Amino acid sequence: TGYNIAVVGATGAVGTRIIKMLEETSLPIASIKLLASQRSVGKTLEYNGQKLKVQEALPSSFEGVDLAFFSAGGSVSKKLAPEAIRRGAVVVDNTSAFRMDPSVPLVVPEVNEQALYKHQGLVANPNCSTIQMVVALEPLRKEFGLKKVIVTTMQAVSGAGNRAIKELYSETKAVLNQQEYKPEILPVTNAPEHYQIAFNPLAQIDVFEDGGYTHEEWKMIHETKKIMENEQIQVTATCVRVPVPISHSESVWFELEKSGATVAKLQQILQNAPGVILRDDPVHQVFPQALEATGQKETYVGRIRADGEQQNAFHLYCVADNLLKGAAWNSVQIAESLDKLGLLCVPNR
Ligand code: A2P
Ligand code: 11C
Repeated sequence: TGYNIAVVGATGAVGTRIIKMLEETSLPIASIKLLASQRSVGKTLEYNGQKLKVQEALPSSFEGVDLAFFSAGGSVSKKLAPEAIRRGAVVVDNTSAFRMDPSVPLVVPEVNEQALYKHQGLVANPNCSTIQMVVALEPLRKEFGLKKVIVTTMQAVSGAGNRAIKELYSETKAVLNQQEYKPEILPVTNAPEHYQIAFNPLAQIDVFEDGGYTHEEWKMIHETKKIMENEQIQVTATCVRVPVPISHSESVWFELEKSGATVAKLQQILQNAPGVILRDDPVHQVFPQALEATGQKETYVGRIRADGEQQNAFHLYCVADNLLKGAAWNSVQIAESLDKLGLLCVPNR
């Protein structure tokens, strides 16, 4: 006995990690179905040493499925998530397709697990860069309130999928070998211009929108307010793609509402916070690093400092594996929370 699970986008950067997280989960699992595009039919992927065939994702794929993880892009979620829910599957969606829908909970279990109670068959997993920031800020917000956040991200190329990781490696090799290489993926696959990411940070993640902000920056702004259930928190973001394969790093400036916080107090809170590993010991040159966070489920936090000029304002630096806590692990954690709360079923069916 256990849940019949489907993974949509199983061959992708996030999908393959969802399979790995399902090997480690406490969820009872009866079966796993791996779904992707028609291109992947015939491929096999391993789950717990078993070879499983990848099948094409179709509406009928969800017959008998209790829980479906979606990570195959927004258009696939828009098309197939309703089909899955109609057939009785609870959907945990890793794309931005439904995140800002007021009827859809947007959940980071360490922050707003209670939002799951209002799900109607679909729970959205936030954007990777938002998740790690709210994991680090929520424990501080609980104690001191949060007035304002200014974040600058340094995001790994894997956020743009497996093809972007390949592009970073091929370009790096080409540059080192003094060969020509034509960028085709970054900053955004379907944008008119593509730029070199090897040795060259790019201040564009996703497309440009209102006010000169990118879609990724707007996501961080809107999603943070929704997850923290507070529209009053002032958030602004600059998102930068850096030549790193995995793990996003973020420099976060924040202003607390209440006075009385000290660096030592904030460190103590984060030392005991769920999902956080404190790495903050400048005397011994200890601070979070992408290499250390990669492959881990926690958010690494350090470099906590007071703003020298402004009261109740501080800096921190956080790093997390964008494919795990930013995506696969947070999704599986949502499913574990749903199971724990008795909510792993589609209501009113
Ligand atoms: P496929 O490998 O068959 O193309 P990534 O984020 O690493 O680029 O991966 C994207 C994932 O989404 C892959 O698993 C990919 O499958 C899947 N995918 C892309 N388009 C579709 C589609 N139309 N239907 C189902 N899965 C899709
Ligand atoms: C990136 N944050 O690093 C993006 C990837 O909304 O789920 C995740 C996009 C999303 O490119």
